[in-house]
Amino acid sequence: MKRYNPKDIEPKWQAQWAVDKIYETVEKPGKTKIFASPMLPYPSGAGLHTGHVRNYSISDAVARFNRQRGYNTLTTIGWDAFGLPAENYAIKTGTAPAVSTAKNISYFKEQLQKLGMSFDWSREFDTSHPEYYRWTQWMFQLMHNRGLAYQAEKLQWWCDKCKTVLADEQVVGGKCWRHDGSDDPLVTKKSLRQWFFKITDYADAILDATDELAWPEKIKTMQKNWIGRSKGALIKFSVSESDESVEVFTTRPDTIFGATFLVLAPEHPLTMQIAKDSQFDSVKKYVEQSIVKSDLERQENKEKTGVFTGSYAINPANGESIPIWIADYVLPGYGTGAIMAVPAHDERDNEFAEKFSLRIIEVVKVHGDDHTVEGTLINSEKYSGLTSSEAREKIVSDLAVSERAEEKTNYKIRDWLISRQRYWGSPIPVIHCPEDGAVLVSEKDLPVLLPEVENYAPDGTNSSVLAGVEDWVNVPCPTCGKPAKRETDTMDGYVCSTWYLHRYTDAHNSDMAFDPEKANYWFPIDFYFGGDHAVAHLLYIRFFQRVLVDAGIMDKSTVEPIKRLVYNGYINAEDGRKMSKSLGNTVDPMDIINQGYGADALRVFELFIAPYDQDTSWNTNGVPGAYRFLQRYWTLVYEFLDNKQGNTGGNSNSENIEVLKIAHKTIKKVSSDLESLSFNTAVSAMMECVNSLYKIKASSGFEATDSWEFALKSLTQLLAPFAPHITEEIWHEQGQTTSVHVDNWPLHDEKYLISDTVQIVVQINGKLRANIEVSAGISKEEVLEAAKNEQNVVKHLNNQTIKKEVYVPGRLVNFVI
Ligand code: ANZ
Ligand code: ZN
Repeated sequence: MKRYNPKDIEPKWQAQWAVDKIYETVEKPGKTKIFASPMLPYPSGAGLHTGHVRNYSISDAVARFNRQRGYNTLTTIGWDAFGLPAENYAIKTGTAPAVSTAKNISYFKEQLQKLGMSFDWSREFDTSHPEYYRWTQWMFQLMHNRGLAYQAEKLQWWCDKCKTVLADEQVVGGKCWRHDGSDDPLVTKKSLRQWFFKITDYADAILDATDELAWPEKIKTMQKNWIGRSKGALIKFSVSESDESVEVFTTRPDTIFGATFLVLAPEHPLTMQIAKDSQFDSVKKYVEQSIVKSDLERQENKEKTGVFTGSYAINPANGESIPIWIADYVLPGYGTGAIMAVPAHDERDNEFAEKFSLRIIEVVKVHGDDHTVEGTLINSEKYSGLTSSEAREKIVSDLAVSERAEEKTNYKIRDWLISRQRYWGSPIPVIHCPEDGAVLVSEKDLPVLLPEVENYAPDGTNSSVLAGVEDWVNVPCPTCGKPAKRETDTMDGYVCSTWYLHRYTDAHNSDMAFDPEKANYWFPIDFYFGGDHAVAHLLYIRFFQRVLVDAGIMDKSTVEPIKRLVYNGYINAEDGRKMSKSLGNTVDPMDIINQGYGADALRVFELFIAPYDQDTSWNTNGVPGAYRFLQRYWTLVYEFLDNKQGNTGGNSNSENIEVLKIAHKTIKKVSSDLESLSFNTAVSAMMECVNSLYKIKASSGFEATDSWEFALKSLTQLLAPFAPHITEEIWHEQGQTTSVHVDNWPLHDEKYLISDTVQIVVQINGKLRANIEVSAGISKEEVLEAAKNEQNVVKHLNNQTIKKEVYVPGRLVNFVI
């Protein structure tokens, strides 16, 4: 018998698959299509660790299952190759980012190939290659032409470590998403002129479609909260002794009679203007202290701070004069940056009023103790007695007559900030002309190539090093021909990854980004695998897809690009902490392969370790356990084959019913588990199957029968999505000449799954005395024996002679005494 040695068979089959091109995508007419791909990886210098391998094992199992079922299957990989780490490495070492990126890609690729992933490598691409980013620039132009790309000066998140602005989605817990160590700095704010994509135009459409998605609830909730739609009103309060007025955003216009003061964010444009002379210094000081604090700090539940401006405003509902305060709990970036404070019904306002002894007037009678909920109005003049929702409408429409209120829906989501002050990204195809403004580079001049530079370090002037590349920057204006300058910011990598899934459907098209017909065939993606980017990438692609639909490029039926999001949990290190190179607790999949366990055992363990969507920790004993299982499977098949060889008469066609039952049960279970992504239970079903087959073999030995042959072949087919190499080897040993991985999925037959036992009613003289459960194939003598031994029957027989024994097979026994 051959020994199971992954070191031999894994490289052998990887090479053979490449020669036979078995994983190249086919588009057979009339077949179901399945597009199943993992999220685009960033090829970091550290390579993949076993935590990452989980994602690929899941995605590959699903792709293989569908390919084996005979579906047209597209599963792909590419490289999210632009980004900061390569540039930082360049700054440190002088190695061009293109060079280090190419090296990292080749290592990632080697890892994935050694893991036996069934990607269609003919569709591989790298987003930092001009052939790709040419079309990223084209997408920018599409956005621009549709009025969805614009430049504006706004206060932006700024990472001092990365020396660039960040999108809101890239700020995590107050820190830059790239590094969140305890000694890493909080992000700060900078006012800079930047490029934005108008995702807010699509906020409603995206939000309204979210509930319907077959995505994990947790991600849907995160997206809904991120978009943060709230319906309310804008209300104007005029400032006493001035022409100014303060506009507030409120979700509770019904509480306006309880608005006993206004609060402005320190950054509000009116802050210094309305501060009275006597208050000027203290207001100024307070503003200076506040603006350096992060939003996070300002939203923390701590003692309220603030300062009075000395000015008053008129409450438009009742004409009362109310003080205007400045406080940092009001944020500049939300609503209008000013609020009407209703201390009786809002907690933060209440704390503030208590601290500074401001008036608190109850205006809504609520059921129960929670004063912040809706109820019936009191102390609100003619509105008293109305419900909150009636009052809200009425108050807003009454104030609207004098243009002091209007309905307003507010969103937390901001437009997507896409420009970065960095070198290693796609240039933004824009030329700035003193006369014509920002002019798009004409389509025929794309791509705007990223020039090579000597020194990658930004000079700290809020622009990328590209600003210093004179002969690249200085170009004639495409409109008037006069001297103009290229845009020197580049696009954030997230722009590259908003349209890469389309590119997979037509990866090497040099005339267009992709042929819409191909993309429309494969879209929407049936399975998208990842465990990250809940409110960044996964929102951006929903936005982008809507733009492509509106532009007539993608069909309406693809408006949600991701049918099913398979969001996997993390595998933490054995110490329970996050696996990370810097903590030194990562496990390298190549080590496991090289130790001789092989990729198959690793993959089986990755799928077995826990339900795919749960976080879990690495376990050193896991891979050896999976290896032993594979070895048992290997040995079982070889013993059968050896036995068969000795048996010159060939297989007998007599049925081993127990063997068939196990085989069909396992086929049914593994098929439905793969369908429902329950990989761990599928693996245990196969382990159980192997155990049961060993037991039968131990009790009745191997018989060279079709039943055994069927069971072992089916097991090979079922195991193939999990352990592709060993199964391919065995499949060929089992006499097959084509790959197990294409068009090969066993079907179960219900007739073998019928229950093994039957219930028999036991009567004495026609009276029910017991119910017994016996195995279905049992003989008459055995049933009668079992019936007589039943406790209650023994009691009623009471040693009397049985005159007659009646047996209705499978149903009833009657003893006549
Ligand atoms: C009066 C009021 C009374 C409010 C009441 C709430 C309860 P969401 O749901 O998050 O949209 N607000 C408005 N702009 C703000 C800002 N820039 N910084 C901090 N708070 C702000 O919340 C909207 C509510 O949050 C608004 O409604 C406003 O307080 C506050 F019983 O107005 B409300
Ligand atoms: Zn950073």
